[in-house]
Amino acid sequence: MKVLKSTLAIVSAAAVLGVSGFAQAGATLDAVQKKGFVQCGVSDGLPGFSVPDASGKILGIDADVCRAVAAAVFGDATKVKFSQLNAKERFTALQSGEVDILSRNTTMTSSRDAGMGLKFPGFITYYDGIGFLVNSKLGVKSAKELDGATICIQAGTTTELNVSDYFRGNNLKYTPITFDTSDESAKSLESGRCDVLTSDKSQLFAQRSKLAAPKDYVVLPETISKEPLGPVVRNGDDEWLAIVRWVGYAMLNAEEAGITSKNVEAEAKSTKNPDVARLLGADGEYGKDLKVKKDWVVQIVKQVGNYGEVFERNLGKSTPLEIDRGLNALWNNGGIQYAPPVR
Ligand SMILES: N[C@@H](CCC(=O)N[C@@H](CS)C(=O)NCC(=O)O)C(=O)O
Repeated sequence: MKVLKSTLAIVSAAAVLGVSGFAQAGATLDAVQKKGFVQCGVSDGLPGFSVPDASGKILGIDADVCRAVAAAVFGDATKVKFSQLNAKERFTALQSGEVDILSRNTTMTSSRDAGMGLKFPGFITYYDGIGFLVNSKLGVKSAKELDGATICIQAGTTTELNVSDYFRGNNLKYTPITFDTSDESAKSLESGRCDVLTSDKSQLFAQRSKLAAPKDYVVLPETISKEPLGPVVRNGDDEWLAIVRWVGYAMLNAEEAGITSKNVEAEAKSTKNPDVARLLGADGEYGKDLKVKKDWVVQIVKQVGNYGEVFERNLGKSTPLEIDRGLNALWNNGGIQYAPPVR
């Protein structure tokens, strides 16, 4: 089965990349249109980002980024299939052509953007940073007190390197225990095999909420790294990269303009605001530049939501994660989410 899966991956990679071995501009959009759906790589279960509900539907902000791309390309946000990938599998799945987009809490770094045949379109789904979750019995108040700790970490992540830098930089010792999934790390924290669980901070809250006694654990105040999480595509297909980039920016611009899933259709018909008219396809042919539908932003916002709606639904105060917007607020509201304009 495994062999069959990788053979298929190579065959489909060859189809996408062409005989020259380089992805051609437009090849991904052509292939996506031909098969009728976007194949989207997500995590294998991270609340708020991508997690299956009881019916198997994948919920989360990462999954919704792919739905928004499908809404722009097909006018139908349901035309997505998901591949659940762990941290170690994710880049090979994208490089081989098994998925069209990787939208899996993946940190943008220079080596991933320039050294792996991949590209980050630049839309940041969520500005994150690494933190530490500890059993409150340890009585630790700061990461600086973690000298000698045993730390559970996920293999194949930026977390491994950033934690190593932090401890070395602060002259502290630690023993890492690495796992392939976050569930294994959480179990080891509960059993006491490790003193500390470390990951992107958004996930510490989610992981704590899943423990048998969440109140026994505290998230330490430090954030030790920058983890800008965003979608990734293959290098060499600028058209596909532009679609993913501008779908993300469109969601931010819609929030900034006060366009929501509730009012978007009415605004598309009646707006007198030139920015909104361009964004919603009432003025100009901006969808055509991207080779997507004229009403691409209307479909994204109507079917998936603007950025703020997607954030609140998946991560916000009404969810078990209860994350506030923080850095992920819009630039004109105290955050750093700033999208270039559609025009
Ligand atoms: N953002 C980091 C970490 C990504 C990562 O894989 N994090 C873990 C811990 S939060 C995860 O997603 N685990 C989910 C799983 O494997 O089920 C990166 O890009 O390397």
